[in-house]
Amino acid sequence: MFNKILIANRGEIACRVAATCKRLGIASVAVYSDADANAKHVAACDEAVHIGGSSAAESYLRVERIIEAARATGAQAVHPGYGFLSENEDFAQACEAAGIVFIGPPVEAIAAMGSKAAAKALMHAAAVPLVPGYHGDDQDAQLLHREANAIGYPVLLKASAGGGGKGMRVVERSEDFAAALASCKREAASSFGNDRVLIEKYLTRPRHVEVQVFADRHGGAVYLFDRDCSVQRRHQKVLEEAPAPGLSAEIKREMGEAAVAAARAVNYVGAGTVEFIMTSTGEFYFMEMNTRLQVEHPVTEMVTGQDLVEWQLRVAADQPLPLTQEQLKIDGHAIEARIYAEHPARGFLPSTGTLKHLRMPEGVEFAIDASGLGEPGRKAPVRIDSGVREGDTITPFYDPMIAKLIVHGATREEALARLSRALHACEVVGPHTNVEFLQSIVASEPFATGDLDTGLIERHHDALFAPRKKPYKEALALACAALLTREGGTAHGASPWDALSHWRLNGGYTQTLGWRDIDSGGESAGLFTVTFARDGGTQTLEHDGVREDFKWSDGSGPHEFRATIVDARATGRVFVDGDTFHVFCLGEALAFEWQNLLAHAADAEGGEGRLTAPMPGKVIAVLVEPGTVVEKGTPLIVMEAMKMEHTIGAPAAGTVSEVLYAVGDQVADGAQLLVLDVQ
Ligand code: MV4
Repeated sequence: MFNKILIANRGEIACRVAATCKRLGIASVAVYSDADANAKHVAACDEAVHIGGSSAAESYLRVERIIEAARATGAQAVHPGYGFLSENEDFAQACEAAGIVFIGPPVEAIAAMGSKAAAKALMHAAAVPLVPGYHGDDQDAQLLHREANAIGYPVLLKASAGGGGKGMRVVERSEDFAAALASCKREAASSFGNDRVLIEKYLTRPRHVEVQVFADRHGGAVYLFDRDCSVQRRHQKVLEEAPAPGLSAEIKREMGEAAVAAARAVNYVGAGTVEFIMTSTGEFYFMEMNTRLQVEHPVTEMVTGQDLVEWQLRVAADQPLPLTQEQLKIDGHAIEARIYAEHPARGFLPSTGTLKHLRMPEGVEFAIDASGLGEPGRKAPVRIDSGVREGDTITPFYDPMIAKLIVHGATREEALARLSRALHACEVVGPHTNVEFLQSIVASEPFATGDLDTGLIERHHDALFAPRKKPYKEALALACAALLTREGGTAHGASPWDALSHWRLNGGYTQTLGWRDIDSGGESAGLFTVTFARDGGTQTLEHDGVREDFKWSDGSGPHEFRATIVDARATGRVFVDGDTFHVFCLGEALAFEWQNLLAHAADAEGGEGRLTAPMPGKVIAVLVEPGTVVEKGTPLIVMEAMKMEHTIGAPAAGTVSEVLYAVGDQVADGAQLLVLDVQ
């Protein structure tokens, strides 16, 4: 086994590989870009080497620089993770030339699976089922048209060099073929520099079912069962699960054996995934083979109890596979949800920014200690794989994934319930996320019943994007509780708390709190007010003409509050970000922006006077006291700053309720000087 390896990747997968290294006592070397100098994966490894600028081209894609880093640190092998250089033949070749083990398949296997048409020819020879179609060398337009007619419409044109759904054309009728072919070839030429196409029978409503395979250098090859990854959006997987639901033992075995045959056909070594497309009646056909560890590998780890990174390291170190096909067993069901910093309301555009608040459900990070040891009963029901921490920033340079949430249950139903609960416990403040979208899919009828196909999201678009019912009243009460408790407030004068400091413990008291509801899209709706009143021992909140009893208290943890309206108690967390109160309660996220009504009043009056210090200075005169009734413009306090006097006048007519500084006090810039009840 290796003593030290270099991880040529970043984010969660780099952390994931580092976790196995740590468990096996293998030293790990991180590489990092400018943007990742303080990234989690750097902290997760024993050593780190800076490899260049923030863009991937200047760092994680630099073959020479990464090999140099491996040489300099004495790493014996390189784990490429997924993406970046993981399926790059030149990189695998360069590692080999430098005497460093590439933890992945042989260069020839990557090359063989790189061209779709060539891969299909190999698969055909190995008796792996293929969609009826044409994948020949002869690209004569008339010949292709005759082939399409023979296959029968609809057919699908695919760029041979393509992938990820790019360069595909559905052709419904023979009349449309010539134009579609020309357009497909143009796209293939410009996208992949190669206009070769293949034709397939177009399958409607297919499932994406894939098989995890592993092969060693001693003739061993096994399958670690199947995963269903049908729930995709524009060829991006959203939810993945193992095993694929609803398949007979016979189909699963046939598919597993076909996947092993596919791997053997290209002399595969290491971890690979054979993708199949499957009809609703269970016929499956080879699509492509991914010659790397996949993002969704944790669901396979959870149901098999195996650490696939450990398997990769063993195979790369020339050891035989840890288990035979007969020894591999499935236990229960696992589902993975990919949590992304993206904006569903804006067409899922990546959403960047600092993760000001990040709370994941209770679970075990990279729960491979539990699953990897294969000890029964030690499997973590909730696993979180994440490459970021609270305070980290999602930048535009890389994939905006925040975390993978993986759950395990004895049955699919149990896993689903656990996933739903876990998604409702995710709290993110900063970038927008797809968490609510994931919740909607998980709760949807087709997903809940396992009626999966690649068109699920599109077909249920309206239901998945329908505005959801939220615990608005409870959340608003919690936001008011946070505001009234001063918990989490900032100390300076612009803080919401200062406007509330005319708080009185005895006697009647009312305070109007201004709020703006911020919808999930970040756009603010109109201003509304909530009136808090205390009279003797009774406290009420009035909103929309309804007055209800209201009590609140701090909760046990940070940002935690309890609020009771009428007799219903809600507990939640309120994360205060400036004037925005992010409320997490009853599994939902809501946000309200506090509105400084006093400031509004002053603005409305157009007054120049302000109640805050215009600059740091000293109080040299206080002209009013609590109870003084003032007109707009009445001088209140005189300050001296930078050797000049400044008179603070009343922004509006009202009654002074509190004077916060005395003559001689030093006052910070922006500090509130007194409290005025505006009439
Ligand atoms: C297909 C197909 C229907 N019929 N092939 C899309 C990406 C590439 N990996 C294969 N893809 C498809 N090939 C035939 N003959 C439908 C798709 C397809 C798809 C496949 C897997 C997962 C998601 C998909 C979304 C749309 C279309």
